[in-house]
Parts: sequence; structure tokens; C-alpha cells
Amino acid sequence: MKKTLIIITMLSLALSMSSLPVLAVEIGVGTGLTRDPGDGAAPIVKVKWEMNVVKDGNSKYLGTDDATTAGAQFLPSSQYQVNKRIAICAVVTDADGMADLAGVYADVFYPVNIAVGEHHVKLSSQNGSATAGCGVLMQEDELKLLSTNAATAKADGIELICNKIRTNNTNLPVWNSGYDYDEICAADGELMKETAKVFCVEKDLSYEDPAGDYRTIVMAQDTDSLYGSLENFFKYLPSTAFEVDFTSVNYGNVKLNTHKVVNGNLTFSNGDNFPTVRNIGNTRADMKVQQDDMGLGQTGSTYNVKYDGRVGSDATFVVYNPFAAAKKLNNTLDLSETNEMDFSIDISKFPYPPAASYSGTMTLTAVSVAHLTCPTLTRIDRVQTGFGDGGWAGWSCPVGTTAVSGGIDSSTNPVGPNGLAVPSTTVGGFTYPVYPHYTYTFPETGYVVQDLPDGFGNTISFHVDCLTN
Ligand SMILES: [Ca+2]
Ligand SMILES: [Ca+2]
Ligand SMILES: [Ca+2]
Ligand SMILES: [Ca+2]
Repeated sequence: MKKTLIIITMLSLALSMSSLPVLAVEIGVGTGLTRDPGDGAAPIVKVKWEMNVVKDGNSKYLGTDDATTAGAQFLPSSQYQVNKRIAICAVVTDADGMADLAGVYADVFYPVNIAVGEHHVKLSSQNGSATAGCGVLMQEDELKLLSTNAATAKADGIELICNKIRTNNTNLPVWNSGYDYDEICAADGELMKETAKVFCVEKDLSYEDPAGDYRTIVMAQDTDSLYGSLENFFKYLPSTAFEVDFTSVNYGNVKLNTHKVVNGNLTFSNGDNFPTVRNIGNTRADMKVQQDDMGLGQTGSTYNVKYDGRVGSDATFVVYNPFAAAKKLNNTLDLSETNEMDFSIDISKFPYPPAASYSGTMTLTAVSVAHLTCPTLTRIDRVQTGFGDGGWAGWSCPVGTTAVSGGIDSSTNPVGPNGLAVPSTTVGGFTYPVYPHYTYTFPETGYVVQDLPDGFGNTISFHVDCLTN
């Protein structure tokens, strides 16, 4: 009986399938679920830290970082496209047993309010967000057991946190409340009993990731979807560094009182005779230059030669005199930016007797410049009373910001056309910048509203969102 039933069911299924219409369009289907709250105990991240990936002669982590300050600090490589690799580690336990642990993860976030600029390129591993900087998620990684060798796993974990780090870098870790070295390293403690274990993952910061404080959350999840977490910040220490593709600047044939310019280019290629500089640190940088008189001497107290230079063909030249203090050049190099350096010379007098050629020394240095900041969005709410029928009103964004969105929040009568007052937009037949009630002066932008012509006046509440430029 049962067998017959199954056959019939299968037949009807086959029939109904063959009669299904062929759909030529996509259908969006909503999906949903609720997380099983589970029972049992949540995992606990007892302690976490970040460290260098440097190892001892036995291929075991040394547990170091790059500054003695509490917590983890790291120096960038200050070398073009050479990453800084760090390890993120944690001691995790679950009262239901280590087998109940489903996974341990680390989320690293870029520093807040630091924009990376247009030249920054993310590593392929930094796939947590579409963008970089401004506090977004850099990436999530899964931590694995420090050692998969059952024979040494316990000893390896104890050696790292209870010996190397506790002894040599004791202020490195951040502790969950109620835990410390005495607790986890006790002779009858959880590491010894293997009811807690050390998990680690290695990840890369790029040479150009901005100096700053990186929020790091370690999260442990168990099979009941219960989780415990612990977060801190590690610091990517600032290093201002640059490299150039030239070891000399040859001004060539120079005539008296003739401003002679040596142009750079955007191609970083050693010895291409077109000066190029690139930022290989993790701060923004201004170039500074200092130069001797190339043996051209003085007339009275005035040098017979002066120079100028700039970074980028959009920049204004800055003049510098021989032996003067290092002069800062325009413009600032953003993170990992490559740009040309243009130099020029202007000789007002050749000393007598003139030589056939002159040579001297130029010294280039760089100084750090504050990071770019992130755009912020501010909403302005406006209640406009006393609209005549069909009347207009609007509101502007503050100087330094641009209107990016807006809308009507409420009104006492029907509202007519309304929209952003920004270049290339039209609202109610009027195109920016001229509206019946007001003419904007670029770069001023805002939001404009017309009452609907229907025989009634109005009170209209609207808002405009202003983004910093
Ligand atoms: Ca559990
Ligand atoms: Ca430290
Ligand atoms: Ca070049
Ligand atoms: Ca009206």
C-alpha cells in the first residue's frame, strides 16, 4: 500500500513539473530565519592580543610587538608594497567543552575618521568592505588552534601566553573581566586542563594602511549560536617615508637670468632622468628640500643663485635659497601617492672667473602631515510657516558642505514640486541656481520646496542632508 502511494506521488510530481511555465524573468523571494537561542553556556574569550609573527629557533611565536606601551603597537615596513604581517590570538573556553566551539573570528576595522585618499589600494585579503578607511570593516578572519599537533598543542599554548608573553611582554594582552595570568596559567588552570585553548590567525596590514588605532574584535561562537567576544585597539605606529627615482638633478645648460626648469614625471623608474617621488610610509607627507650654492657664490650678502621646486604639476613652485633651512614644497603626498618633482634654477651672476660647470648637493626630507578626515553627513530640519498658495521656500547647506538628499517630513496642506538645489537639477520647471524665491551662488546648495497651487497656503516641514566636501 505504502509503495503504491509513493509511486503515485512521484508521478504527480513529475507531471506537475513538466507543466510548469518557463519563466523569463527573475523572481525575488524573501527569506527569513530566527537564530536558535540555544541553551548551555556561551564561549568566553578570556584574553586576546596582537603580536609580530617573528618566531624563535623552534618556529614558535616570540609574542613581541614594536613598542613597550601597553597593548600592541606595530611599525609599518616603510618599503614599497612590503606588508606588515601580524598575528591575532586569543584564549577561548566553553563550559560545554571545547567540542562545543564552532568557530573563533577576528574582525579588524580601519581607524575612525581617517580617510585613506584616492591613491590607497587595498590588499586582496582586505575584503571586509567595498571601501577602505573611515572605520569600515577591513576584514574578518577565522582563528585556528595555535597548534594542531596534539602532542605539543597544550605546551605550545602555555609557552606562548604564560611564559614568553607573561615574562617578556606582559602588558601586551587585553583581558576579559575576571581573568588574568594567574587564572589562565594556574597549575590547575584551564590551559593546563585543556578546557581553554590558544587560537591565532595571521593577517597583513599594507605598507600604506594609515597610521592609527585599529579596532579588533575576537568573537567565539558555539554550536548553539551563543557567543562571547572581546575587543581592543592595536596601533599602527606612524612612519613617514619616501623614495625617489633619482640620485642627481642635472639642470643642463643654464643661461644667466633665465629660469631653467627640470621637469619630473609620474613614472617611478630609477634613473629615467625625470624626477619622481613616492610615499612609502603610512602617513601623508610633505617633501622638504635644502640645497647648497653649487659654488656660485654671493654678491654682497645675496647668493648668485636661487632655486624652486614643487611636487606635482598642479602645485605652486616654492623658492628656496642656498643653505637656507629645509623648505617645504607644495603639494602634500597622500598615502602611497606617486608624483613628479619639478626643480628649477635661476642664476643672477656667474662668479669670475667662470667655470665650465658647477655642482652641489641637494637634500630631500619629508615631514608627516595629518591624515585626511572622513566626510560627515548632517541633517538640517526646517519648519517653514506662512507659505502663500504656490509659494516657494528653501534651505541651504552650510559652507563646506553639499546637499546630497532631502525631503518633506510633514505639511498642513498638499505640497508641490520639491527637490535638491544642486547644479544640473530642475525643480518645478526651475533649474539651479535660479528659483522664484532665491538664487543660489555656487558652490552653495540646498533643498527647495513649492507649495501646491490649490487655493490654500501651507506650513511645510522638510529636511536637507549636507555632506562635508
Ligand atoms: Ca557552549
Ligand atoms: Ca606594546
Ligand atoms: Ca621618473
Ligand atoms: Ca497650496
